[in-house]
Amino acid sequence: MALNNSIAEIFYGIAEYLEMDNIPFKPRAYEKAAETIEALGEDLAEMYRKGGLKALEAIPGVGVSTAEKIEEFIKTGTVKYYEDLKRKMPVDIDALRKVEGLGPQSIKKLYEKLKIKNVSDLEKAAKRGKIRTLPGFGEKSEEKILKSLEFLSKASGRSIIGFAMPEIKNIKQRIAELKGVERAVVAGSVRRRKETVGDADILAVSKNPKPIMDYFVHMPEVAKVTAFGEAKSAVKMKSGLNVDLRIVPAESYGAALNYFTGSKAHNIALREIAIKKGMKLNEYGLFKVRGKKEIFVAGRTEEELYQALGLRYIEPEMRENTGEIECARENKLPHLIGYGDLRGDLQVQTSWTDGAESIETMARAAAKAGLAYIAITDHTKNLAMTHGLDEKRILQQMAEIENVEKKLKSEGITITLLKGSECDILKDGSLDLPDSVLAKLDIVGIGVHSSFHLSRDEQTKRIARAMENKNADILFHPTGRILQKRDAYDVDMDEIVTTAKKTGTILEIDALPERADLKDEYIRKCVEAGVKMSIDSDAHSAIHFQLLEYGIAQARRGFAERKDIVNAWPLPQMKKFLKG
Ligand code: DGT
Ligand code: CA
Ligand code: CA
Ligand code: ZN
Repeated sequence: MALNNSIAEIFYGIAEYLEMDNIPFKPRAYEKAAETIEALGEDLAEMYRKGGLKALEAIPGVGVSTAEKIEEFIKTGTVKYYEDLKRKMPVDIDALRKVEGLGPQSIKKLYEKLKIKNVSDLEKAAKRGKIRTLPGFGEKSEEKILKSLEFLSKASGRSIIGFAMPEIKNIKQRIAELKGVERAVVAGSVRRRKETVGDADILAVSKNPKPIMDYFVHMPEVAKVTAFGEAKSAVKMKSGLNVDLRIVPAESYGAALNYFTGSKAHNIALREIAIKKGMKLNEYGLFKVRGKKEIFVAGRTEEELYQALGLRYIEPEMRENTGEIECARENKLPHLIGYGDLRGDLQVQTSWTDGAESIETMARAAAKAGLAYIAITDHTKNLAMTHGLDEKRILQQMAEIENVEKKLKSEGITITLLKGSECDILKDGSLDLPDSVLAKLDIVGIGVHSSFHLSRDEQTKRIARAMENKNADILFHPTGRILQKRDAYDVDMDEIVTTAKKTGTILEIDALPERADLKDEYIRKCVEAGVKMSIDSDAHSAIHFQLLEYGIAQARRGFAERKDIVNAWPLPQMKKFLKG
């Protein structure tokens, strides 16, 4: 009953506006009408058609004036009274009311004094210290608003997997270590390594769930318990992360893990296969159905489950029902690149530009992370805010790279440092350093860092032109997106993939969790076209080499194998693939 809901929403809205003006009684009357309408079992439009205005007035809590507004909405699709109120004070009340400590009257004050209309205005004003200057608000309430905003931004949306992972792993580990827990694993989109996750689904095996659930809902970082039961509980952490815990018996472990790993679309496809085989699949197992009897077939492990369905085992990263089931049936699944397969990293920034650490520190950290080679790829001069390198400084840096490599070698640390660049692609598709300099480098990355808003055609031509450069080896972060901050620029990726194939340019999978650029769909295009990719950390500090894991996950989600990823190859083979 969409119409009923729309009208209820309008009445709630009117109530809020009236409350802002401190009008007595009327707000509560509108609220009551809204509540009744929400709970009503009949469609208002239908009631009106049959009994007219009288039938509406007969609804408890609906009076003459509310009935007329319902009639007006049925006839015109709007309620003028409400539209007028909104025009007088055009604020996003719903969003602002979610901020702790803000009620209708403070929202009104914020609008009248500071023209705050929405959450983003509110954040700006709070950060500039303007809210504390208002009567009735102080430094404390300003702080509280900022805290609440931070919490809301995390809680409302999805979390970027790389940022949420440490907390998720920590919770899982604590549960795994409890007495009576045979094992604990993370399922859901976290196990499938999606770029962002709505919540973390933890699965534990135990014969005695009660004390485990008790521990879970009483963890000190829990902000709110949203469900509590012996088989399933759910909490919201103070960080904003939502966590589900399910406890299953050992004989259902594989089936439960499979079910709660998803994706939903993958599950549904598996269930259909089961049905075609005269079986039934659910989170408890795979069963043969014989009349009223159900006979357990498989479910202790995922492997036996897939086998019983006539499929090869499918890695979680592929379980989106985008062709993996067909591949599994025909024994054509890719042999995905493994989490330990990278030998090098081809995008590393240092303190020569916007990185935090020296070449030496980065090189040591990379060696420690088990890498055999890295490319030092600082920004170029067009990116003035990063102190991008010009011709002179990049030549100096090349000399310094050689010195560091020698120094490390003398200590027995054998890591190859490639001389590289993250050369800026200028607006017209030319590169920020002359070919004579680029030719001296071992490896040249190119990237877009400005003019994001060109037309699709211009952007595509610009990037393709840069890829045609005979020194350009890798296109860094090919689509320029920043998750939850900036959309990809408008570019024809089919054309870019074609150009990559034609020119022998590598496309990067940037592993920074907020970039994850290329995305899975484009990785699959590259795999299909035979375009090679690199998985790079885009490290700006020594700890960033750990993030390569998320790039590998992304590659696996795109069906990539070791043969598709150049820095999974030994150095001589990788170098041979580069242009020139
Ligand atoms: P998320 O949390 O939005 O990032 O995505 P998921 O995939 O983790 O989804 P979530 O947490 O709602 O549920 C976890 C898994 O449980 C999901 O991947 C598949 C399974 N599941 C949930 N609801 C359904 C359903 O209605 N049907 C089926 N077949 N599976 C479901
Ligand atoms: Ca989930
Ligand atoms: Ca969930
Ligand atoms: Zn950078």
